[in-house]
Amino acid sequence: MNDLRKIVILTGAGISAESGIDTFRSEGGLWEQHKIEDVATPEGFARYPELVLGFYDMRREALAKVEPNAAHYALARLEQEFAGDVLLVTQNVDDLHERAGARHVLHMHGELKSALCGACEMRSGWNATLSDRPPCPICKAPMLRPDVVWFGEMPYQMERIYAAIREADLFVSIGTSGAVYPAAGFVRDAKDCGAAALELNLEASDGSAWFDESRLGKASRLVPEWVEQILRP
Ligand code: BV8
Repeated sequence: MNDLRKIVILTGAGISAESGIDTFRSEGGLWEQHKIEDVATPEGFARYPELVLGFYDMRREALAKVEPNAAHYALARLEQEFAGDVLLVTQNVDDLHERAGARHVLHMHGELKSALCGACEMRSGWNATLSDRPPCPICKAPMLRPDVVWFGEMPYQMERIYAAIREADLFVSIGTSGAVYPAAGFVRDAKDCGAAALELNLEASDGSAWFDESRLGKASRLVPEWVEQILRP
């Protein structure tokens, strides 16, 4: 594929698994420890604020103990060395892509290291806890919540993502089960717009049939191999 100019990449929890961050749906994954409707919905937050804030505090604190893996570094290398355009869209709320050197990461489901104020609706970078209901750095109201997209909420920057998919020559999905929409539908949008579609995943995902090619294995091996192929065709 030498006439490759525009690549859209979607990553999910599987790319961070080898860094030691729980995925959502594998054995002992995050959702097995908590009912999804209890911790990842606005209703759950309204009903159990302490549980939800504690769930995200625990995940934010865990970030300090993990490192990016070879897959994150390989995507940062692709972003820097590829002559065309690369849009890196992640469903993950961790900062491992950035810590591996990626400079334009689109967090469609938000970020652990950002807090959203329920009063002034402004966002602030956030590394501390939220369970103690600290004041919003901007309006001082004690109304900060994790700046993540819960079920039933609109993912971020959807227009930008769809615009990039419409122009893409290649759509690559890495480490995602294809269980959550609208992200799980991106491969169909890409195929409808004439892009090739590649999946790099530990096992076949819910959307595998939509991909032109699925490579099964660990991201830390598959992603560097794929990036090398793209940069040294
Ligand atoms: C919305 C942030 C309206 C918080 C998350 C039909 C159509 C459209 C919508 C719906 C629909 N039916 C239901 C809905 C609503 C809902 C939905 O999809 N529900 C599901 C359960 C059916 N969607 C929503 O509510 C979304 N909003 O629809 O708004 C709209 C619609 C269209 C356009 C605009 C607006 C909002 C969803 C966002 C929820 N927030 N996270 C937080 O992180 O706590 S979801 C969360 O789970 C992740 O962000 C991710 O998106 C999702 C899936 O997780 P994955 O990343 O895929 O992880 P998972 O564990 O599932 O899989 C890991 C994979 O990695 C596995 O395949 C495994 O094999 C692989 N793997 C493991 N280890 C490795 C590996 N691969 C490689 N190497 C390894 N080492």
